[in-house]
Amino acid sequence: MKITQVAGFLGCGKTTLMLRLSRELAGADRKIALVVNEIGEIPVDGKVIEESGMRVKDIGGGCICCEVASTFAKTVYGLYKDFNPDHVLVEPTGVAVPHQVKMAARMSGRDAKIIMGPAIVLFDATRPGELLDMDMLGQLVTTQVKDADVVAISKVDAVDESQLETTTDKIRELNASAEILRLSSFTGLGLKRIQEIILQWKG
Ligand SMILES: Nc1nc2c(ncn2[C@@H]2O[C@H](COP(=O)(O)OP(=O)(O)OP(=O)(O)O)[C@@H](O)[C@H]2O)c(=O)[nH]1
Ligand SMILES: [Mg+2]
Repeated sequence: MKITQVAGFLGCGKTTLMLRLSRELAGADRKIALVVNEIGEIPVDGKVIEESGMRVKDIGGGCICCEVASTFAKTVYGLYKDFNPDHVLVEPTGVAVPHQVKMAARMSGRDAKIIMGPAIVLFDATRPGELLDMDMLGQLVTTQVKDADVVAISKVDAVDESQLETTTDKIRELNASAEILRLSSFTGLGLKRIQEIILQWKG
């Protein structure tokens, strides 16, 4: 059971990507579960998703990387015991810190056989200034980017090439080792690569 998180600041496109990804991954005879922390801009309709054979767990009441970390660990263990999916895709809240989410997921791993998948961090291409402004969100978003195994610059359909290059350079300065890719969940750009990364990740 591989646990992959789709993280990133509020509104960066996590749910939109998770829903597309889960459909693509499930297509090839794999069992998929989704864990969503908090209802965001696009609600996850668990019922509809479960009808397509996946399992969905909602966790509220706080952030899975801190306040409700133990609930998260128990949820992951419950999924392992009752459903035993090949992949668990996790959407933390927009303010979660990826390495703390990994730590919380590992707490379930004493009894469940888990492989830690990549921390995919989305960075919203339409508002780089605001996200990296150190007087505003910069501290948090910078930490998220530094923590990423993969940075997906999201919503690239909505910005031009020169803006994208500037944003990519800034991300590279923050994280020299992560793979940086361009994502549009609307056009499908980057989806295949993300799928490949998840499937091939060795933990
Ligand atoms: N242009 C564009 N907009 C997108 C894309 N993906 C998502 N959006 C839009 O961005 C907004 C936020 O998308 P969500 O998927 O709800 O983002 P989120 O990160 O889950 O949001 P929270 O859970 O509230 O943090 C919605 O209006 C989406 O339609 C994309 O690839 N391109
Ligand atoms: Mg969301």
